[in-house]
Amino acid sequence: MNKQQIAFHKSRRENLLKQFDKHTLILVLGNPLKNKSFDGDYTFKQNKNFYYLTGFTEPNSALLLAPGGMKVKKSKDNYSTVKEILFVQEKDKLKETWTGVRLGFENVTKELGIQHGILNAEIYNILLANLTPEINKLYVNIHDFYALTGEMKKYLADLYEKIITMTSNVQICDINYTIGKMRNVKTPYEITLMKISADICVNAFDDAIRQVNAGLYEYQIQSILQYNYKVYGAMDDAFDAIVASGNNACTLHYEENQDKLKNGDLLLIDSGAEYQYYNSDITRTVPINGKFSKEQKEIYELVLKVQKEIIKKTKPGVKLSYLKKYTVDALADGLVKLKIIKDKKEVTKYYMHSVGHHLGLDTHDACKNTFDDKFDFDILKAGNVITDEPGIYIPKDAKEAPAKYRGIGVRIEDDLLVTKTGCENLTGELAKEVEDLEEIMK
Ligand SMILES: [Mn+2]
Repeated sequence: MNKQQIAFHKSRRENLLKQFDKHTLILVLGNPLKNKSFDGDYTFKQNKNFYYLTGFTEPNSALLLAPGGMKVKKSKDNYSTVKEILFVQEKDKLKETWTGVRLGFENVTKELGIQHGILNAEIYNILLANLTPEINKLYVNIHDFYALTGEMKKYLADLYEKIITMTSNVQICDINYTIGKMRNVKTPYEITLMKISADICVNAFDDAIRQVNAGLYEYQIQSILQYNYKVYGAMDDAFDAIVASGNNACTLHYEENQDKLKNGDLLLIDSGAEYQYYNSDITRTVPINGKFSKEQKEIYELVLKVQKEIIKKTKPGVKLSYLKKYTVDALADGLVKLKIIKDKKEVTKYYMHSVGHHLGLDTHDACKNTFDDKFDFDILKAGNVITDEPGIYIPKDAKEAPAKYRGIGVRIEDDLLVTKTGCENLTGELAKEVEDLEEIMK
């Protein structure tokens, strides 16, 4: 890692430590490898909360934090007190020949800037040694604890039972909410990465949209996006792309991407890049033959109008739930005007998702809306990044809708950085006006 990365992750650990007292231990587990089939694993993806605090991308690792400090042996007869220990896999010549170089506990401080490194095999004893009578709370990413496999599961197998029987004084609590609150507001360093991720996504979409043509398959458009992500330096998709032509767009999370693009249909593309673990998320809906029909254009212009109004309304203090309410109301008005519905209440037949979500290390980032006095994920703050993605979906079997509108699904999505006075559209460079899309698709 470079100095800037080391400084960022260090600042995250310091910020987390400050929020707890000396009666607390915090254990944040990284991810294990996940088996795909027989002896093949899925491409490794680090646990996002663990990554946020460490920047470390090896599997089977864990971070232990102690606001009150922990005594560790630095060398023979030489002890010191640290607040951070990273547990890592053992260096193993044979295994490293097959699966790549491991950092090793001796390089943790030098390479990652974390105060102390220890072998995974020691984690159980170190934990018990530091669960002194002083400690009354152990914070863990509990969901990830139960999903453990591999060597860390072996080492921590009876941790809970041990704590419960030995020291009834220790409460086990979940750490994810506290880290989620931190992740919700992006630092300038994170904003830089998110802007790069957004730019890569814009460039990939621009190329993909220009190549849309009847006769291609949905997965071929997906592959143009994926090719561009890697060409521009994003090593993965943020999520499985949705490339949905015609009526497929009415399935909100359509990911099969197996159909042939047909002349006269729309194509909805919802995809994102993952750049250094930071995600972007864009949706564009375009006419496969390069020109919107009258009805397609009517629906498209309605969604676009609302999408642009949301950009104007996004600023600190505004609630995401208000933006959704506004969207539902504005889309309902439009659908009544087009005589697609009679009563505004019917809008939920054709618009059934939220207008946006937080975006960051996860595509749906730190988004659980929990109301407490100090924090509410619903209220926007400077440093939040959210998506703005209204849509209308009229399936081909929607008998109540006028026949000419059936089979039309439209969503338009940009990524917005909330600033002190409003917002900045990170993906605003990508065409979305009808004339602009028709122009680049010529
Ligand atoms: Mn989205």
